[in-house]
Amino acid sequence: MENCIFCKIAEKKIPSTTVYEDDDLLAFKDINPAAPVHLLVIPKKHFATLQDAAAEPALLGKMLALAPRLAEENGCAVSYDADGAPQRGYKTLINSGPDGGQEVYHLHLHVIGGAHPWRGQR
Ligand code: DGP
Repeated sequence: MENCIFCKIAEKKIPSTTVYEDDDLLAFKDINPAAPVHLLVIPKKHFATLQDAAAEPALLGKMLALAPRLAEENGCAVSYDADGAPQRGYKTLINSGPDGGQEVYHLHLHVIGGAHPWRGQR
């Protein structure tokens, strides 16, 4: 898609710090991190919003299933202490449309881990 910044990142026409890549997906560091770990998972194929990708459940599942792996590799996976209480963790987030706060119109999943302002909030 012409003039889509994330398509250009997927095509390596714009540099990014890649943390994962396969035939369908690319994950890279957010340029404006909201927390110590802030990654974006994108499909290489252009979908403007989650709404536009609703007919692609396998792809969406693949994006979501990548989050725990990225969290593990980037030090923010959920683990359990000796009492079984959960530790660390991360937020997964897809903003959709203007009311959803979406700024870049190429579907992306945020994986945000580490200390952040909304800890404890919904
Ligand atoms: P959203 O509001 O969900 O559309 O978030 C878009 C995110 O994309 C925002 O956190 C900043 C990030 N971003 C925008 N442009 C670039 C870029 O050129 N490179 C990288 N790595 N991230 C970008």
